[in-house]
Amino acid sequence: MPDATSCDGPGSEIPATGFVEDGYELWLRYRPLEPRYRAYCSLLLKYVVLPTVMLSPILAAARDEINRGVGGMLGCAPSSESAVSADGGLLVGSPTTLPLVASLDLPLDGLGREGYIICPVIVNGFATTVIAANEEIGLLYGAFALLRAIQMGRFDADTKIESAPKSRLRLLNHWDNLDGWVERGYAGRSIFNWWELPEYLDPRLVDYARANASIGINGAVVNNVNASSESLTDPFLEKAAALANRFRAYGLRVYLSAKFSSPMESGELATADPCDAAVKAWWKQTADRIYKLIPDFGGFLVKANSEGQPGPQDFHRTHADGANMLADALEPWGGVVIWRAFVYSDDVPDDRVGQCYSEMIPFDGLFRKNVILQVKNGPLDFQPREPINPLFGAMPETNVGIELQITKEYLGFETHLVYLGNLWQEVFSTDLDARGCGNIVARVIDGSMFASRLSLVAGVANVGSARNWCGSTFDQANWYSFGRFAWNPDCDADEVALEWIMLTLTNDPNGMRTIADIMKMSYETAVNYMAPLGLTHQMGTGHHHGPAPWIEDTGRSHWNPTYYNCADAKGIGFDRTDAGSGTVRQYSAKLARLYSSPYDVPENLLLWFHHLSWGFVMPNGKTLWEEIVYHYDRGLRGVERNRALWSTLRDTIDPARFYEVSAFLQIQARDAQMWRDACVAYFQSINGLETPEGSLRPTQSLEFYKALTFRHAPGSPG
Ligand code: GCW
Repeated sequence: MPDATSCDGPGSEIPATGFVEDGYELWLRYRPLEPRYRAYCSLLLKYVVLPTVMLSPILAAARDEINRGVGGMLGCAPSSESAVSADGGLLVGSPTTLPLVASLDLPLDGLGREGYIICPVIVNGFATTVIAANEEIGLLYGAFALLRAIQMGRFDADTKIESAPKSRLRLLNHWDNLDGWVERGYAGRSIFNWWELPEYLDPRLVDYARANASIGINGAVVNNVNASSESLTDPFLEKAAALANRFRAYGLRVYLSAKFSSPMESGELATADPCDAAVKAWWKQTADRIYKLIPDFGGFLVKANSEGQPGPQDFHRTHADGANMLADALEPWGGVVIWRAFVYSDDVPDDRVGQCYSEMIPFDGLFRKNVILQVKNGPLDFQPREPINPLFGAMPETNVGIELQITKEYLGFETHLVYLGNLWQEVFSTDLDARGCGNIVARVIDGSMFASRLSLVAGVANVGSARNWCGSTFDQANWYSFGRFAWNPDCDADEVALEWIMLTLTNDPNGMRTIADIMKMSYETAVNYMAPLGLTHQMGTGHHHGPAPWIEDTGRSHWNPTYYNCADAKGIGFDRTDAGSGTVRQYSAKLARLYSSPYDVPENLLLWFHHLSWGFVMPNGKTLWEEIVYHYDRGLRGVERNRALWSTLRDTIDPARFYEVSAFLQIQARDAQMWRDACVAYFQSINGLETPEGSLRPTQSLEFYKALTFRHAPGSPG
């Protein structure tokens, strides 16, 4: 066995080559079942009955997946029959495509286009399992659900699953440039090779679509929100059409990020003013061109007047003017405009965190029906922990969707093991009124709180051309759980983690428990070593990787970590109460009251809302300074704990993935130490306090940490 010089932690030897598990199959591995369960399932899935009329691409995809999955797990694919003729059949159909299904009178009414039912039925006296749905895409989702149940050992003769998505649009947002570079991507280059398209379509594009369909994702924005106008030119639309043709059989629609200044950059117009008749006509023609090539095109995603992107304000028009003009162009074709709320001005703000709310609130009720406002989960920018964005629940007359970040720009890239399901559960379950009446963020997002027409959950993708798609085994869990939460924002993060573990890593009970334990604590662990107690944006400028709480001189004050920590000799934290920036008033009265008191605010948001003295006494009797250091220490211990837990799995996990995770945990432990030491050293340089009793002094001087540069960190522009 070769020596692993850079990764010599417990059990991290480099495995021999030729291993089987390289992560490519994600959670769709379909490995042989254990013999007894296999024999049982074989009796229940002897043959499959599909509509006999010419199979549509979606039904063919469902059939292929069933054959692949059942074949892999049972050793042979079920035979295809034209009718139920014995016990042990699997019937797949909708009432309109298979009269037999209509005659079963199943409760399909509430399941919409994409929902499905899996249940046992008796047909002609034979015990049969049916996958039924109103439309074909529901059948494909049902097929994946059945295969998931079998893989997890949860399928039997009584299995009954009824499911329908709570949000209508469940989209990945790829921040992929046309040259293949991925902004904030940590999994290699883009899977979309625009250079080779449309002639060459990498076979992995089908596997990408399968993976998405398996978790209910129904759209992909295939180019960066920092968009190039070239995406809307004919050659690139033909490339996008080739992608759409590949994805269609999996219910995955293509969307494009649209650059607002495209009419000008095309060289055809001198303005992109949304109220200008020629500009309106340009976008209508563009929509017509697109829909001729891609009849089921989803729509445009737009980042306007944010971080240097052009927008309607360049022409003294509003966000509503801009979004509505595009919406009118897409409306005849059924397309939508997804308008990002992530906007903040270039000027020095009172409080950067309050800007997207102030900018967007005036437009409530002014957007067209086919516009959705895409709002980041927190008011700042995908930080390790933020309170919810105050726009949720504050725009009753607007379709409001949520944007989550699956790629871990601010959470340690691909090498830190951080399971995001717990973060998303925290966001979706946040009570907007702080009174426990069920007015939670999930109700805004699924559209039920204000009866919105369109609902949307979007996630910034972590997918690249890395063999294992995401750059690390555990980041696959974030793609998986994103899909599960987009389908059902009320789902349970721990349960989703368990599903993913069983599908992807192991069914061994001890292994499952251990990995679930690692995943459950992983998010809080990362928050502890990076930004505890509501601290935020303490990362180095540009790359957003290592710690840099001392930075105070970037081009814009509100990009400086010092702007957010407000650390001085007396205290630390950003005062957003009435005595400070007052931004707390953007929340409902009840939440505002809760957050305004340093004694009532959830401890994990304390320094987001309050500037407190280093000696402030915490409820547990420690001073704030002691508590901060304690949290950093806890973060370190959490990573060490996860390393120790993982090291017990050497005989449970295949060598390749065992090695990768071991090595990455070693990197995470090194980085956590750096985070903790750099932050403690910096804050000590400000407050002059000793390291609290029981905690170690930083291992290096502050100067050492300040000199770290991370020059070649991936994913960062420029
Ligand atoms: O957090 C910032 C990222 C940018 C990104 C921007 C956004 C695509 O650092 O890389 O740009 O958010 O969400 O638009």
